[in-house]
Amino acid sequence: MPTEETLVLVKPDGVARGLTGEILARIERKGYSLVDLRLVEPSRERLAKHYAEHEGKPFYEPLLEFMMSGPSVAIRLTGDRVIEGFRSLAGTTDPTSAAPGTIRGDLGRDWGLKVQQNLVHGSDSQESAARELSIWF
Ligand code: DAT
Ligand code: MG
Repeated sequence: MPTEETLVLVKPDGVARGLTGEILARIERKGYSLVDLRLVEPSRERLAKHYAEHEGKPFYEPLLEFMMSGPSVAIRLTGDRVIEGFRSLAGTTDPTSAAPGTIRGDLGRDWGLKVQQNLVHGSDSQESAARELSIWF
């Protein structure tokens, strides 16, 4: 199988809390390679494309508002099985129950908001990765 690529985002909460370096350090220590990286303030249109699968869900509008609240760091990351591997590093969606040792489990918490602020995004399949990388890069 050829080496994979994935889209990682350090979301606005991660950037605002000064955790970009910590998150990049975890990715680098795991052994994955940065191919491209940029600070992005995404438009609503870009976010609507990125989160199309969630349109109509109760957290959709709060999610877009949160993602427009400040810059994100977009990362093109590569390595064998990096899609699965980064999702494992990130931990599960809900930061309260995400396992200690993961980015979300160690650095995230519930803030009582309508959308979970969980620091990072990682593509969930090869199809998502190709689609999302074309949206952010
Ligand atoms: P993930 O980011 O783990 O792939 P997802 O794609 O299901 O999770 O959802 C996108 C984001 O939306 C997620 O990172 C946080 C938020 N979210 C998901 N489910 C939620 C829920 N039930 N309540 C509040 N926010 C939610
Ligand atoms: Mg997802």
